[in-house]
Amino acid sequence: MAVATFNRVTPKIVERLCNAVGGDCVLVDDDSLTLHASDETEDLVFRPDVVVVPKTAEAIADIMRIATEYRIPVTPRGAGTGLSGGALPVHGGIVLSTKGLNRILEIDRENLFAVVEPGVITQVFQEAVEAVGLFYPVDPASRGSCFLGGNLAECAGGPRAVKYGVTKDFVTGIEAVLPDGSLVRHGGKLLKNVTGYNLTQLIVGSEGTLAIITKIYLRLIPLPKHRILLLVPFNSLEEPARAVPAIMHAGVVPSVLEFMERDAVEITERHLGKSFPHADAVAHLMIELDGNDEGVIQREAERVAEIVLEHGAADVLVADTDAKMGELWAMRRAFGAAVKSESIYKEEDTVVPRNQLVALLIGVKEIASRYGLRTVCYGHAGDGNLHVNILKMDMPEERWKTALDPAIREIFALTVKLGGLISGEHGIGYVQKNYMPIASTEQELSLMRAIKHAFDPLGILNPGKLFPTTEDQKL
Ligand code: LAC
Ligand code: ZN
Repeated sequence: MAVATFNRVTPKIVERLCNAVGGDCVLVDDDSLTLHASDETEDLVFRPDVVVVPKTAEAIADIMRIATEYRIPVTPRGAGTGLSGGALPVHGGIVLSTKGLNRILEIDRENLFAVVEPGVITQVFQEAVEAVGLFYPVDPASRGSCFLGGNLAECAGGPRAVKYGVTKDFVTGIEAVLPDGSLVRHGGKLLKNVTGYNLTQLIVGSEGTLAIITKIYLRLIPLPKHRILLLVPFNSLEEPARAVPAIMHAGVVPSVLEFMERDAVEITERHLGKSFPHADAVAHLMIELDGNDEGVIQREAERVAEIVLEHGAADVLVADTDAKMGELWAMRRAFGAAVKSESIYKEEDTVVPRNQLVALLIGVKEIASRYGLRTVCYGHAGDGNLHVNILKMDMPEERWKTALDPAIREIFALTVKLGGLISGEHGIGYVQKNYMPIASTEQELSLMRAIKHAFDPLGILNPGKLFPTTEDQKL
């Protein structure tokens, strides 16, 4: 793929943008540029030339037509909670924020569907559907601030995927603006659709590189009436990882099956100033069961308790009130922020078949110790999705720089050897793109490049992401 050349945003282009979408939607002040120069990814800053905050799909189309005319890079941005640098304007240009498109357009209770705009906060949406007895189970840790559009772009997962699936499993239709400013619609309130290629699913998870999502059709399900949360401490890393496939094998499908090692818990205790039961255990599983029949859930919880005890659990703690469950969830959701506050770090988002979790964990620890690196692991064990945080701590800068990349390469090579891949839910974005060849063949990459070219022949939409840097590129 030829390297795209871009132009800078001139005052004339700013004026064109203002005329097209209204001056109040075009921001060039220092604070706005700084705010949109970074996201939740560790320590990266790329300032855009201008930030636009359109309120309609038509305004987005106008912006894209101007960007196409002048060959200006455009980086779509939701709430900026991404962990792979997907929303960073690495080539400058325009950051296009979707926060102005924030309406829940419809909750259709007859068909169990919702139609929403991309700038709706995930938790706001969850609460709106729960208020009418419905359920949108996708529950990323950042749900209080992330946007549904960003969840689609990255195909966000979260802890409930083990039973309910990830974002893509709920998206049945989409409206989006292509880089040339044309509007594409695909799918709708349809549970089945094999009418040609699935353009909806192609755009979901495409990390803002193919199109800008402007309308989303989401499938809903009835809200389960009851849930129980179990917290299970273990005195080794291997035992909880071994218990995970055993639970699934017993015919119980928990709605959550999370793994966390001691360091994640301890760091979070310090960060929040709160304490976690059995914080000194080597690792925990956090297991949620949900459903409509309280008796069934109780029996499933008892069965799960038997299995984990057979696998070496030191105890089984039951959180059966909203307050107790809320406390545990608040801790769990804070892991990412807590790791961030502890040290400079780099987060990996490995995913393997769930019965390979033990091998992955043991391998990660072995690789890290060879490089003298500290790792803190936690994640969605039911999905085989392990977040491996590599912490710098007080390692001298030079050693950190030399050790990090080869260690990551070894971890990813192991992941692939175990039948896994290098991102389960955070995306490739900017920070993982040069590791893509470890996971994807040249043939796969060239098919992906051809798809990118079909959507975005000028390469102006979210450039510098997903594809490995070639020799003639700087970013
Ligand atoms: C979590 C985010 C980091 O699982 O994916 O907390
Ligand atoms: Zn996660």
